[in-house]
Amino acid sequence: MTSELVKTEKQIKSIKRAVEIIDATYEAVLDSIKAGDTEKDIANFIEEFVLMQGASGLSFDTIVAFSDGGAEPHHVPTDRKLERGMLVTIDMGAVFEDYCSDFTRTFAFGEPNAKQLEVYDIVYRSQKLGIAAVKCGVKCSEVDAVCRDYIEKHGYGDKFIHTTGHGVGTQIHEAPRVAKNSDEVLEKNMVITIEPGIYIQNELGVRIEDMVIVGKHGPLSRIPTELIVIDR
Ligand SMILES: [Mn+2]
Repeated sequence: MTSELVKTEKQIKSIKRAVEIIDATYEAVLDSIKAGDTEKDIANFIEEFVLMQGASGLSFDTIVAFSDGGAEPHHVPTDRKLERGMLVTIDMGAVFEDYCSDFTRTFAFGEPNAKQLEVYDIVYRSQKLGIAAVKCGVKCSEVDAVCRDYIEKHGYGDKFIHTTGHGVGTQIHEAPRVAKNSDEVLEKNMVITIEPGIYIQNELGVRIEDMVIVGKHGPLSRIPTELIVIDR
């Protein structure tokens, strides 16, 4: 069953804990990731780490995508091995006291090339603008437009192939929809995601996702959205 759109303080507390668990998990991934690791290795590590911290489970099957695998928004982890020069997208969530978290970052393993940097920067700025646009009384379609217009203006409008975000509660995808055709209006203490992405087939993908409580300033996650380069 989906939860109410507007969350109680108690529900928000559970969601915040689910976010903290994922933040710690992401840091552990960045600390331990190495060349030769497979997408499946990292997904398995994430599941163990999330459970170890007291989560009751994952919000959904973890997405770990290397290089052009990142061009599929719902990539399923494979036995592909990590190499320098790849972008890595990880989309994951934890369940704590029945409430879900949802988080995506893309990082570079080894020095990124010009194209990777260009695409990352567009998604980074789009997501930042989207988060700033989340306010009580704003239509979800307006928030979607903020993210989408920025990406369109930079020539990748046709590569942003999904909606900007969604509500999160006891289910990973709940109302409201942060989409072009969504008339829903944001209210205080709704919890939504802002997750623009650019997907270039056979080449690369970048997505950055944070959860936001409407009426509170900034994202719930304390993981920065600036590009992280792991060089080891
Ligand atoms: Mn999401």
